[in-house]
Amino acid sequence: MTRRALITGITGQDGSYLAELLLNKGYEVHGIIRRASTFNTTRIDHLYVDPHTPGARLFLHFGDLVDGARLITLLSRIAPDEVYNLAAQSHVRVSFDEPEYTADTAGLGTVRLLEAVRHLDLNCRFYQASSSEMFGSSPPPQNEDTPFHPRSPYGVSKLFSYWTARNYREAYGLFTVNGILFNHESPRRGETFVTRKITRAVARIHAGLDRHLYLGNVDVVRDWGYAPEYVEGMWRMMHADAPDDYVLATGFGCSVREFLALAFAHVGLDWEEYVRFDDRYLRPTEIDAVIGNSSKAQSELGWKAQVLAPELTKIMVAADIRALELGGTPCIDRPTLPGWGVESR
Ligand code: NDP
Ligand code: GDR
Repeated sequence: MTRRALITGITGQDGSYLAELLLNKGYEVHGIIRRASTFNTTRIDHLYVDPHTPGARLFLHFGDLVDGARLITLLSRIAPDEVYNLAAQSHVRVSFDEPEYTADTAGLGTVRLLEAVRHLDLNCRFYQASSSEMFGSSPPPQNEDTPFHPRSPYGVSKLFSYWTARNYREAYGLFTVNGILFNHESPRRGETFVTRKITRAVARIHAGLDRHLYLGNVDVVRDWGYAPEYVEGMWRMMHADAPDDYVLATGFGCSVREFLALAFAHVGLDWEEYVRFDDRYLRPTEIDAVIGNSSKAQSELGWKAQVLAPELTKIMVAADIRALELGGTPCIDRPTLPGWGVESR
């Protein structure tokens, strides 16, 4: 029987890759999108077919994680087998400017969704997009047993959702899993996250369109992986025998400084000639280093990150150069992983 999945945040980086993965696995995929005055479906337009077309398996619905009544209506109509909760105000720096809205989406939104599942008595599995931001100032390497000490309104909100998902597992026996994902990037990464900001600037500087790139703290260390691999990990968690929490990470730390050197080197440039400091990109509290240990995911799910920072920068810089060649048209990359590729539909 065709399995039915609901993805919140389907228009985001991870949502778009996950939708592709599930469609390729034969799922019927439902996504919640927000009403906007401009198009916000660029990352999934290549997957969309008119729902009246026989065999269409992707369906989009207007909704919002701050609108609990709408979530109940949608869940009762769709009756999904699997719910992937990826929606959130996901920018850490912005969460300091908009702490209340961030908590409403990244925190309370999870309660609204889980309450809908519980009250409708749905027999479905639930994935919660938890984050390495929850570890905050706990020193690396971090794994599932590392104490949490979040350092941003975003991290605090995600920790609330993490415990909410665990509480619904323990209190009501729901199949809820927390994927504690470390930074993962791709050509579809939002342009204001540091990796994409860098690779996009590399392409523009290389083309003679920009002269400088303004950044904040370049000494921080992150564990950067490749997003298509991480959504595969999400799916594997949802298909484990029992619900649990898993870290997904590469296990390698890379500073923003090192990422800059790798990215600029792909076009033969020295980053130090182009990068300037701007304090508006600093955060009131920063996380100096996160480096994950995902040995639990490797032993229990058979998941291991393959793409590391040198390959990742190559993929992202190449995609941003290609996008410029296409006149700024967003480049819908085709991940080159086993079993990947969009069906011709
Ligand atoms: P993005 O920022 O690319 O996507 C976020 C998605 O959430 C978008 O589809 C956005 O819609 C949607 N959204 C935001 N607010 C609401 C709302 N109030 N109601 C409904 N939808 C909303 O994030 P990523 O794809 O990178 O990440 C996916 C999830 O995983 C997020 O929850 C993020 O916090 C978390 N995460 C991400 C990591 C990463 O490195 N990428 C690491 C760990 C966790 P719209 O397009 O309309 O803005
Ligand atoms: P992060 O990602 O905060 O780790 O959250 P981001 O790319 O925003 O920042 C990474 C590090 O780079 C430093 N930095 C800058 N960051 C941005 N955005 N812009 C700059 O100009 C800049 N200069 C330096 C930051 O200070 C930070 O230390 C991401 C999001 O996807 C979250 O949703 C997710 O949960 C975590 O990763 C894991």
